[in-house]
Amino acid sequence: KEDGDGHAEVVVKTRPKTQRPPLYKVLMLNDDYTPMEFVVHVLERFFGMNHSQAFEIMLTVHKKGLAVVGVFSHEIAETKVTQVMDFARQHQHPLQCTMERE
Ligand code: TYC
Repeated sequence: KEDGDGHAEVVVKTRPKTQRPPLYKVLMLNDDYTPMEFVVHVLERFFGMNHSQAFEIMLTVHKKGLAVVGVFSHEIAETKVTQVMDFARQHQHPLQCTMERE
């Protein structure tokens, strides 16, 4: 490139930083009382897992103490946590579900 009076130009391309909304992990916590089948049902119902996926994740929570069950926008993560906590309370199980920024 040349700018009209013999001087070379260097064209620098800028790449605008694209802002992505922060994502939140939804975590399921283990406890000693919630029945395994109930947790499997929760994972199928609120997280769209099939039975074998749900069973596998439930066992991971049972063995390790917690597991990430999904990653969502803030609003969706909050809704999932509320749905799980309300459903657990309705059935009088102590199941805990929380969210944390990724
Ligand atoms: N630990 C529970 C039991 O032995 C099962 C369980 C799994 C509970 C996952 C909570 O998030 C949980 N009945």
